[in-house]
Amino acid sequence: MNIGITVYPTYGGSGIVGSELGRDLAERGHNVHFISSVLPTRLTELNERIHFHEVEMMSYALFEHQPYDLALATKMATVARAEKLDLLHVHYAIPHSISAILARESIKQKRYVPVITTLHGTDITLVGADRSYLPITRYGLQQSDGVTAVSKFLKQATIETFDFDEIEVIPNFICGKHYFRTPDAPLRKELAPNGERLLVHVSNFRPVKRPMDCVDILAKVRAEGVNARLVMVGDGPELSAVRYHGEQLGMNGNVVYVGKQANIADYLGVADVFLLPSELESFGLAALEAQACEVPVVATRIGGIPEVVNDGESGFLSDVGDVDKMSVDTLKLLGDEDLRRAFGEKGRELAVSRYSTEKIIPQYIAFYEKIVKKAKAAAA
Ligand code: GMT
Repeated sequence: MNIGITVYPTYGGSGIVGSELGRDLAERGHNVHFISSVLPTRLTELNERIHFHEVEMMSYALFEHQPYDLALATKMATVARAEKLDLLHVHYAIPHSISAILARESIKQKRYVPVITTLHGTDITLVGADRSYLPITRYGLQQSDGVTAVSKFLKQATIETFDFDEIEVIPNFICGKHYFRTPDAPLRKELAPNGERLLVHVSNFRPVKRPMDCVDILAKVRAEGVNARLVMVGDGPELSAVRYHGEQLGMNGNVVYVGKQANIADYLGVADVFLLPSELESFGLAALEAQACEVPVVATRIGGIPEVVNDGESGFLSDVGDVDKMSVDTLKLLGDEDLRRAFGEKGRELAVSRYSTEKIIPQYIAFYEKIVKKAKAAAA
């Protein structure tokens, strides 16, 4: 198939999922055309099956805001015709599904290119649910030729908010070959030079991730006499507040802020416990990546996280903001090597058996085939 994919190229899990999906589809022999403002971060190399089409925007003094959605729609339509795309697959509904529908409609006399929208989370639970975007998001869902959601939780949230239920759940995935426990890697010595235990958090440091809770957990763990350090991977709007909080608690000597990293698996591979105290998480891709590296997860019991992390088997789940319980859970894991290993092994088993590329990518391909066939039948 010739597949067009649009993602947010710089931030967030939806961009990672869309990019890795495209890469895997190309390895399976499909031609993949990424259409976005810049090359998606996880897409380090292009080849004869992976192409990139940059959305260019003309700037004009009259525009208070650049109409990116229209430039994207124009590019989608141009690429769809030139590359004979079989479908456009957009990740994150706003505004990508609307741009894709516009593109489809603008060229449908020449070629009907079905639109598949994958919902990732805040496009439904936060941004899409806001009154300023709700009607157009519902329209985007109704007009898409196919809609998928990354968790059962997100499907249910979409039904409740948009009264729309034609949704296939296709969960996020990991390639087991790229995620490993590497306890003896030199990075471990660098991050924990005196043999400290390592807590790791990975996020885009937005308020919804509650990164401050990680510092509170570290403080409580250390107060119990456990020599632990916290590694904060990523960057975002909350980072300076987190640093300030760390300073106030006298913890910054034991927090390592490493910023955005290209290879998250390096940090997860050397971790003892992964912390994800989010307020909202439709799936929790970082928790899945941690489990794939055999790292037990201490997280909140919200959204799709209970679908990914087995409470009491591969991690421990708590109510949002319950840093006392999350600290107790972290201490339990840090103090018991056998428990940590058992949780790690269970996490890896769950990650590979439920969420490996081998299991999930064929579900996307089958969905593509179903939608393309349906569109062809409707046109005949
Ligand atoms: O968090 C967002 O605002 C959007 C999105 C993103 O691009 O990171 O995150 C969502 O998609 C991820 C990939 O499917 C999920 O793993 C995250 O749980 C989800 N984030 C939220 O629901 C807050």
